[in-house]
Amino acid sequence: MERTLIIVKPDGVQRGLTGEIIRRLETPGLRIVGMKFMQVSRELAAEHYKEHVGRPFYPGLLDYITSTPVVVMALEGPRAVDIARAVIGKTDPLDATPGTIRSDLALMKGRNLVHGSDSAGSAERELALWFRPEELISWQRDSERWLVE
Ligand code: D4T
Repeated sequence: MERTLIIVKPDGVQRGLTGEIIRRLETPGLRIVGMKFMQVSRELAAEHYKEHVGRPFYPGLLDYITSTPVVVMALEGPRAVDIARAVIGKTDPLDATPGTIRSDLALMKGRNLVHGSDSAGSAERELALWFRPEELISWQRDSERWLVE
């Protein structure tokens, strides 16, 4: 089992796509183990996106992610990081495969609706950044044996 961090970004919340995005990630079998609605502080955004400091899109990225509230989730499942990335699609919606969230619902890199951790290491770092340990709840779903062999 693996956990990944998902953020429905401000454009997703503003466009009323929170439910649609959760549905697309939950339906394949990923399980919600943490979720909250929050306004992102500049400090948290800067820490989350620190690998992009100095890149031309960085100031705009911080303005965007801190502009209005987001929905943050921790999802769990086998290969959760890669499964979520596959459902989300490539960074630029133009490169994303049809059927993915970004291909179907977004137009550009700077308004690409959703974040998903890009590796197990990033997921661990990001989950610790966005959630306190007690906000993540381990639980079993009765349908598990129909999803995981
Ligand atoms: P996130 O991290 O938001 O899930 O996106 P990706 O993992 O798909 O992409 P990323 O880390 O390379 O970029 C982070 C964030 O910056 C925006 N961005 C990126 C942008 O506005 N312009 C750009 O040229 C790039 C590369 C989109 C996602």
